[in-house]
Amino acid sequence: MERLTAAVAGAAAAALALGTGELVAGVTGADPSPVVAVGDRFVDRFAASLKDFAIAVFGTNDKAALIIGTVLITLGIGAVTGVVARRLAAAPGMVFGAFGVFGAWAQAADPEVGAVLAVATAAFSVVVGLAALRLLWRLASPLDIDPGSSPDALGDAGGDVAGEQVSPGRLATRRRFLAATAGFAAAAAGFAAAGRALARGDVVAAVKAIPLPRPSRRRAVPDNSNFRVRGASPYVTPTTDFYRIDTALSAPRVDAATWKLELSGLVDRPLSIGYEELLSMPAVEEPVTLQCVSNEVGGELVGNGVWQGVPLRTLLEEAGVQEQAEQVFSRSVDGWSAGFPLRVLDDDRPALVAYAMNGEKLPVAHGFPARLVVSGLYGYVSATKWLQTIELTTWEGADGYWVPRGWAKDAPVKLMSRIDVPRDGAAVPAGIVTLAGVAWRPAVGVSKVQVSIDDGHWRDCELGRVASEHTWVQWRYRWDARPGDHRVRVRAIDRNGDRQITAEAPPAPDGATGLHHIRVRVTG
Ligand SMILES: Nc1nc2c(c(=O)[nH]1)N[C@H]1C(S)=C(S)[C@@H](COP(=O)(O)O)O[C@H]1N2
Ligand SMILES: [Mo]
Repeated sequence: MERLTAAVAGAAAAALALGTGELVAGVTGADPSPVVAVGDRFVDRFAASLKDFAIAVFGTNDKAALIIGTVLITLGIGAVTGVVARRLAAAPGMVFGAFGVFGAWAQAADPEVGAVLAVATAAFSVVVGLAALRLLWRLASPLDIDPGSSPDALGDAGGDVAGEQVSPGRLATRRRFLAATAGFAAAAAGFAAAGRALARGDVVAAVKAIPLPRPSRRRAVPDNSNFRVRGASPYVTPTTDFYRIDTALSAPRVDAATWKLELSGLVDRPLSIGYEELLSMPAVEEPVTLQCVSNEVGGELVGNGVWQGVPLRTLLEEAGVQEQAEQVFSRSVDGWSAGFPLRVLDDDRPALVAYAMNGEKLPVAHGFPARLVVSGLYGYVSATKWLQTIELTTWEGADGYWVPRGWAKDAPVKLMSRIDVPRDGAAVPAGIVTLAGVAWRPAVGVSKVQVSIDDGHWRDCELGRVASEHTWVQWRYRWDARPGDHRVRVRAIDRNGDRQITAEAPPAPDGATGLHHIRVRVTG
């Protein structure tokens, strides 16, 4: 058989096996699906470097790339298998079998999918893939042995057909082969799409009937519309623009009807709270600025959301925290974890089990049905999405997901400021140019933002109003710009009187420092 024909058959069969796996996952509700599970294992293994890599290369919407990569590699292996099968009839069984074992292992490793379902899904997919390959083989084999002779088996001689005259019989065979291949490819794509669609079945919509309660305490959010500068951050970040960071390849879809938040560990009375019960508890609404520790100076991994939920302190009081407790350690339904010192809650900063964001139930990407939001701490030590358990433990008793991967265990958000407009490298006409951006140090607050042009002295900026010290502040400065190339720097001073750190440091291990600057060309 021609090498290309064999490769195409192998790839098509592998595609069909993958598609079948996705369809089975959709029908059975297995989450993650095999492809996503394989990607997940990859993320687990290479998370630290991958996260940085992904942010650098794809921005924060990097998940699709990993999925596509997984699929392409599988198709490639399928193609090679097809080629090898011309010499070694056992190759497809061995390679597809190994793939099935790997897929089953990856999927079963996830607590959300049982081993039985994972193995059954993999076995079924492998059988479908092998059957497809066998069929394609039968259709293709007459291409290189004469039409009419035995179409049997993976063990054909593999003669060279180049230059041979193509008989009508061979043409018909080729057409049948191509039709079958196209059919399998289409089925694979259709299966995968159907599986994903079935899986997506909107979990947030399932609890639509449960209205969002009115919070008993609501922090007034200033209307800063008169402070708007085109291109600069609005005071509240719209949900669709809010950055997203997590290790989940596909966001867990949690069934709120059966979901329970467990509060346990060093407490007198462990709690188990369902979704409706959580929504019926006295709630507050608080704007809080959330930042990812991976944010570079001038980066976009920060946003100001209005969060509604139950104060963590309420739940801790109800459970009765024991004296030895030192750490609030939380886990998500997909096994991710975060921990912060209990004493962080000694002041009155917002610390919420949040179920709504910007006036609507949490979207799946941001942690539906509930997540933690704690003012003043980077997300990786505090802001657990798809929250499942909160455990009170000692400081040594547990390490959050990123701690053994080299990130600091104690991680308060550092004072930071950013120039939003003009963009770095922009050209603007001479005259009044409005510089604008945001500055934040949640839990402390910002008292002053200053800009410096070309190393000139620091000038105070105008500040927007804030709801509290837990959010960023918008700043702007009217600059009388003269023609030429200029460098603009920004710095902030917090409410303790501390100045932003000017020494440059990378995000690892506990947050970047340094001053954001831009270069602007002012045209005459
Ligand atoms: N379950 C889970 N929660 C998580 C994470 C995660 O990987 N898994 N990442 C954390 C990190 S590093 C950050 S910065 C915030 C980001 O929250 P957002 O995606 O809603 O902006 O979520 C936190 N919560
Ligand atoms: Mo983060």
